[in-house]
Amino acid sequence: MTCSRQGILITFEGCDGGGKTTQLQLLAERLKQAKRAFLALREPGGTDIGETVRSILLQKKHSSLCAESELLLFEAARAQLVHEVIHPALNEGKVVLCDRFMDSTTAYQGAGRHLSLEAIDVMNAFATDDVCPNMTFLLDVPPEISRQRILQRMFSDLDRMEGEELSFYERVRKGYLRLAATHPERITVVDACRDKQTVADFIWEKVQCILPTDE
Ligand code: T5A
Repeated sequence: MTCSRQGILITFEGCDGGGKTTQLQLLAERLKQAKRAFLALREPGGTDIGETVRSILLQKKHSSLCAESELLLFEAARAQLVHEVIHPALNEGKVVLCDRFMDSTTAYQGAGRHLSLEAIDVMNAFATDDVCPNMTFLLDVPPEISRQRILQRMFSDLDRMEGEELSFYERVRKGYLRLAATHPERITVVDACRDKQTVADFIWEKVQCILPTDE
């Protein structure tokens, strides 16, 4: 895989409730203050087609969705996002922030659902057109804590994925930590048990190191 040479792709990963969305928003605010052009996206979603696929994936009424279909739907939403939004934005030199990307599939469908990691690598490369994040923050918290955070959220109705048992999230977390050990040049493990602002400061310090200086 090749990392983008023009724009910068920064992804946020981790188990549900780890604080990805919170940290993406806090980073977006800092980029705004620094007058940097950026785009904030989420997976699955970020395009009309992707948002439609998202609703199929997350609605509880689709409990009969098999693991293989689930995998293909996540990859379909990703391919659409890359072709329609991420590629053009990177070509324009933008900073792209994405709430989840290909590592989610390796962790959830690979480690979580026990689907073939080799097959997932091939599908991830195909769907992303070999676009690889320049930097990935893995927000790491024990599943018990992330579950508590989800339940404490306002209007907390668990979606199809969030209804999984804690043992599923243990496997997902281990899958993520294995990925981080394999790609230390790209993935930074963040202790997300700390308070929001401390985590945001840590992330901002790292991001500043890869922002181009010529803007
Ligand atoms: N999925 C996705 C796959 O299985 N395969 C794939 O390939 C892809 C792309 C997506 C689901 O799809 C799965 C993974 C997911 O199950 P989603 O709704 O987008 O669904 O789910 P998440 O990305 O997990 O989003 P969540 O909103 O559930 O979790 P976040 O974004 O990690 O957490 P956040 O920031 O919303 O915070 C949750 C709560 O915790 C608080 C927040 O205020 C909020 O109330 N919080 C903190 N509290 C204390 N201390 C901190 N440091 C805190 N940070 C946040």
